[in-house]
Amino acid sequence: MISCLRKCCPQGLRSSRGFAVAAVLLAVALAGASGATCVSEADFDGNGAVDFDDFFLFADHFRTEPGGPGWDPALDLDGDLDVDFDDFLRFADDWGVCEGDGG
Ligand SMILES: [Ca+2]
Ligand SMILES: [Ca+2]
Repeated sequence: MISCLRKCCPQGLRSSRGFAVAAVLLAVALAGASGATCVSEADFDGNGAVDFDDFFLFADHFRTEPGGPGWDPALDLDGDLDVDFDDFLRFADDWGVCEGDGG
């Protein structure tokens, strides 16, 4: 990337200040790109990662059904109107595929 910046950037961006501006723009572009490609139904809290926070939410709602206490259709990953081991397997498939601010 640095070699590209040296070869491709306009003269104004070759200064240290210009390089800093380019680096910030690149970071924003990469953050936007990773957010756009990192979408998982298992990211229950929407922090951009499928992580322990999502696991704890899932565990809190495990073995729930519509009309019962704790039912949340967002955690029914296979859409068969319960939160069970089949949903856990789908959750596990997405574990760690996204990296966000949740670590
Ligand atoms: Ca999450
Ligand atoms: Ca289910």
